[in-house]
Amino acid sequence: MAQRLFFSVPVPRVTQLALLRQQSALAQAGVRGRPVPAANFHLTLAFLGNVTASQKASLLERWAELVPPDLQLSLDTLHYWAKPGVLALGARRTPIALGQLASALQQDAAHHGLHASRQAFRPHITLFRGASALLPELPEQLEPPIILPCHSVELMLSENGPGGVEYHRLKHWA
Ligand code: 2AM
Repeated sequence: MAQRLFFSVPVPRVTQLALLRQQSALAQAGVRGRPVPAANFHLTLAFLGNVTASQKASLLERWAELVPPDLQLSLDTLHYWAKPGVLALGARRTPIALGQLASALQQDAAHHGLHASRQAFRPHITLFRGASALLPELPEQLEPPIILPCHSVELMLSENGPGGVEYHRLKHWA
């Protein structure tokens, strides 16, 4: 059976706490929607869609020597994407190494018949899903920014559990 997979950068506890505080501040400012639980915070590098067992085996072979980034991402901008109702914290500046890794993973996926991303990589961490179109006036820039240390990459499995979507780590590159 195929599995829904994606590559992401994990969010350490200290950053999770800062993101939770930001989520609460947004809810207090009037944002309505489903807050993403802290355990589900992640920075997607490449969404792969449904992957069969043999596709997963060759994916892992191709990326056996994946070199994770070694940088800090400054999350400083609020994004709202109306169609999926996503409210996310993004970055004005994408570090070159992060953009290159995301592009390489996305191109590899498309080249091997997995999900083909239509949009350019925009690093972000989703804070709310199903956020209403009627958002309160929000400051677009976050001051000070939240820093995400990016030193590892994970291959994640996304599954629908009884309490909503659950992510499980299949592999970790540090
Ligand atoms: P996002 O929340 O960072 O935007 C796992 O499903 C993750 O892959 C989601 O959290 C989402 O990342 C991203 N994702 C899900 N469906 C996608 C799609 N159709 N295209 C691109 N990214 C997707």
